[in-house]
Amino acid sequence: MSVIEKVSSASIIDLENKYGAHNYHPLPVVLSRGEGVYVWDVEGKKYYDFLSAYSAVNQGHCHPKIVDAMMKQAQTLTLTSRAFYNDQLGPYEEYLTKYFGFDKVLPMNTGAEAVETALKLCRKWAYEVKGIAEHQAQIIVCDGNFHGRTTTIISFSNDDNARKNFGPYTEGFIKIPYDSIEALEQVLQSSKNIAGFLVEPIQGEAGVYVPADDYMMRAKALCNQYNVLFIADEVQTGIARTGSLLAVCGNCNCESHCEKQATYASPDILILGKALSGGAYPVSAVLANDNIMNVIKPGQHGSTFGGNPIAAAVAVAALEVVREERLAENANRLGKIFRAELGKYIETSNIATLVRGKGLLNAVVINDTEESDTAWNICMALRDNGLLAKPTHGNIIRFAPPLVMNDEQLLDCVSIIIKTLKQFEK
Ligand code: IF1
Repeated sequence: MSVIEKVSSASIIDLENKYGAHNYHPLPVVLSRGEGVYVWDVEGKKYYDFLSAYSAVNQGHCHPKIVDAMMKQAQTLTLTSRAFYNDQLGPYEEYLTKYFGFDKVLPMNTGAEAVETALKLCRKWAYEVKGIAEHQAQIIVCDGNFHGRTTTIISFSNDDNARKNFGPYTEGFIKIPYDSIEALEQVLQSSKNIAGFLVEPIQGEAGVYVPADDYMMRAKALCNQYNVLFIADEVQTGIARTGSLLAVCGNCNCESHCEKQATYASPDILILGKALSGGAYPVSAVLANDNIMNVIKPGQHGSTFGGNPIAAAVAVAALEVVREERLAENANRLGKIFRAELGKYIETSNIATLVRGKGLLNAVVINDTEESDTAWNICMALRDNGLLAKPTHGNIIRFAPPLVMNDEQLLDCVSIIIKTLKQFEK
């Protein structure tokens, strides 16, 4: 590595510092290329990507099939707005709804927009179908949630950093502890004005918190009982990340979404984003059946870019890749190996205390306080050893590689992680 090349990485970081808002604290590595499970920095150093852009790049960086679909569409028609029809949207909508088993989809761009869409849809349904009195609808959410960054969504966050001094906040949300069926039932019993329950099947930002196996199913059953919409935010957990097509599929390892599985809790509203495009383009979606989706009429919701031809073409390709390459099955198998291998190491470690997760959405808990910089320092050392990961909550490191990884690569990564942890043993 020459001195001049080293300066180039630092100078790009300087540019972001000087001209960009300081709303992130990135790991100091400047990436310029990606392919499959690998990324390269501007100096040419190769890394395993263990973040996958927070699970957006499930299909691997620059997947040829997805890039090809994007290039072809970009050269043909990019945007019409929804003022006119485009020839890509209808076929995409048919493909997506059949893939996930819903009547209809409302296409958006980012995850937060899709969550907003779901909340609006839920409220409108509550007033027009369920019959809740005007302005009285309440939506139940969970402690430790992460659903995005809009003013309404941060209104019901309990992350002070995400929320403080952004008020006044949107009303109409009730917070309950995550993974508590009792708490959910108590709130459902206490009010006739509950419209929906918004939940992540696994809480990512909270530190990859996996609830009880039957939590989703029991929550869904309670929602049914009280005529409340069960809204699953699968922006991060969906599209094969946790070893099944959706995390609400529970322990179902079938390649396609399958309603016959006993552990499956079919959401009334399903929210998808991130890997819906394989990370090539911002594509999000809200899926629901007609009895819910039909409450939205022309002019009541939308987006300039939502459902654009590039998004539609890219999403079809991205979902085909998930099936063709059996990514759910791969994530399920590799995840078990990852947790078993790290679990063995952790038994005798005093720097790592726990590995948890599902499929290839995993986290290792570091034996230090949330205020300490130990996890950050470990991520810096992982970077030096050729693997990129990011701490969450100060003392947890999230490990979420692209799902196109093979066994040999995974074992290589496990040895990098263990070798790095060993540098920090006390
Ligand atoms: C950032 C975390 C991940 C999400 C769920 C909606 C959205 C997200 C379940 C919004 C977004 C992101 C965004 C990212 C950090 C990140 C994240 F660490 F905060 F928790 F993935 F793990 N629902 N998650 O996880 O989607 O609008 O961003 O497209 O930089 O804020 P978006």
